[in-house]
Amino acid sequence: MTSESTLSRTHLDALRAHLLSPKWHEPEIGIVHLGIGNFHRAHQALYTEEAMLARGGDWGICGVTLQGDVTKRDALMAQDGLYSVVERGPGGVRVTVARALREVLAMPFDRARLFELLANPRVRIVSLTVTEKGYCRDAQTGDVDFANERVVHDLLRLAEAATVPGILTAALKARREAGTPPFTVLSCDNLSHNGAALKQVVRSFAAKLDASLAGWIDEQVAFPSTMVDRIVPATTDADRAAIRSALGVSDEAPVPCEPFRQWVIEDRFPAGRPAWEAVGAQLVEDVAPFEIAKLRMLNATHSTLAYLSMLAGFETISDAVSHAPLRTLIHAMMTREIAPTLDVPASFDLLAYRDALLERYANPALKHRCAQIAMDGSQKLPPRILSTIGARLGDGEPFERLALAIASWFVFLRGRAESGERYVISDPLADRLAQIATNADDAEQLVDAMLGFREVFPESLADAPALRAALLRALRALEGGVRSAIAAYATLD
Ligand code: CS2
Repeated sequence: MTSESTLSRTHLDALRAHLLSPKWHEPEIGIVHLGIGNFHRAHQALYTEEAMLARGGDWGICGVTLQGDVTKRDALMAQDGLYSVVERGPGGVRVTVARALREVLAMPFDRARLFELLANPRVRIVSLTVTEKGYCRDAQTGDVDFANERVVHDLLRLAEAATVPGILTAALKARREAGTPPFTVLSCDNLSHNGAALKQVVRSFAAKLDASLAGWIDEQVAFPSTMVDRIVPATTDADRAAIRSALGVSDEAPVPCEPFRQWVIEDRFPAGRPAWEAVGAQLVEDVAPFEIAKLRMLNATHSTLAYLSMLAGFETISDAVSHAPLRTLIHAMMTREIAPTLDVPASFDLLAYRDALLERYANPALKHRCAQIAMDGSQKLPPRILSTIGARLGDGEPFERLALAIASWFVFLRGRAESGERYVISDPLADRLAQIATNADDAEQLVDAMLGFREVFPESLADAPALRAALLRALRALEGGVRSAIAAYATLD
C-alpha cells in the first residue's frame, strides 16, 4: 500500500489485524443515525458492529449530518463508510477499522434519500446524537420551542423539515399513512430522561399539525432512554498523521477516544434491535439512575473543569486535573455536593465511580480540549449542574463548589482568559449571554442579570436567595484570581 492511498474496502484484507473480526457480511441498513459526529462513530457504531458479529442481523447504519457538512459525507463515502477508531489509553494505542457505517447523507442535499430510508420498513431504529440544542426544546415547558424560527419554518413546510422534531414527525407521519410500523427513536444525547424529553418535543410538534398523529405517536412509537458514555475528543491533524503511519493508508475521518465505554439502554424496541447486550451494553428497565449519575458526576465536573480551565489557562482536561487543587476541588464537589443527591441501585458504588472518573480525566494521551467541552453552556449547565443545585437547595444543603462552577461560566462568557487572551464563545445563545456578561458593572448586576435569563435559570432557582448569595461569593473569589479561588474552594469545609 502506498501512503497516498485512502482507506477503502479493498484494504480490508491487508488491515485484518485492525478489524474486530475477519468474518463479516455486509449488512443492509437497519439504523438511521442523525448527527454523525465522532461520538456515535466511537460508541454506538462499534457496539452495533460487535452485536452483528456476535448475533447477526441487518443493522448497517446510515449516518446523517444535519449541518449540510458535505465534506464529512464525501470523505466517509470515499472511504466506503470505513474509518478508524483510535483508542488512546495508559497502556498504549489500539486502532480498529470500523465497518457498520454503510452510507452517509448530508441534509438538506440528500433529503429524498433520507426520507426513502426513513419510510423503509427495514429501518427499525432512528438514533440521535444531535447535542442538546438539536432538540429545539423550550426549557420551561419541555415542549418544542414554538418561538424557534426553524421550528416555525418546519411547521409551515413539513416537506422541507430541517429540524430534528420536524424530520422525525414528517417521517413518522409518512409511515402512519403508508401503514408501516414505526421505527423506535433512540436519543443518545446527554439530556436527563432523554427518551421522554425527545418524545415530548416530537409529540408537541406533531400535535400542532394533527392531533390524531400526536395520539398515534403516543401509543405506537417507543422512545427508550439511554445513558451513553465514552470520552471522544475532536479529530486533529495529528490524529490523521498518526493513522497514516499506523495503517499505511490515509483516513480523513479517524476518531480518537478513551478505552472506557458504557451504554445503558431501556429495553423498549418493538421493531427489534441489535443484540447489544451480547457485547457489554446493559439493557435495563429504568435508565434514569444511571443517566442522572453520569450527567451530575461526569458531565458536571467536565463543565466545571472546562470553564475554570478556560479562565486559568489549562488547555486539556488532563492538564486541568494535574493541577492538584483543581483535582481536589472536583473530588470534593463529587463527594460532598453531588453524590449525596443521587439515588442509585445499591450495586452502583458512587465513590468508585468518582475515582474511576478522575483516572479517566488524567489520561494524558487523550488531549481532550477544554474549549470543546466549554461549548453550549446554556444548554449543558441546566441538566448537568443546575439540577443538582436544585436538589441541594431542596435539602437545605450547601453547594458552594457548584456555585463556583456556574460563576466561572458567567466570567467565561466575557470571552477573555485571565491572561487577557481572547477566545470565541460557541453557544446558540452566545450573543445575548456575552452582552449580559460584558455589560454588567459589578458582581451583583452580573448575577441578577444572569439569574433573570429564563432559558437557563427556572424561576424556582432564580428566586432562591441562597443561590444568589453563593454565586456572589464565588464571583468575588474569582475576581481575586482564578487559581486562588480554586485553591480556596478545594479546601472549603
Ligand atoms: C463532554 C461530553 O463535551 C462535553 O460536554 O462533557 O461530551 C463527555 O465527554 C461525554 O458525555 C462522555 O461520555
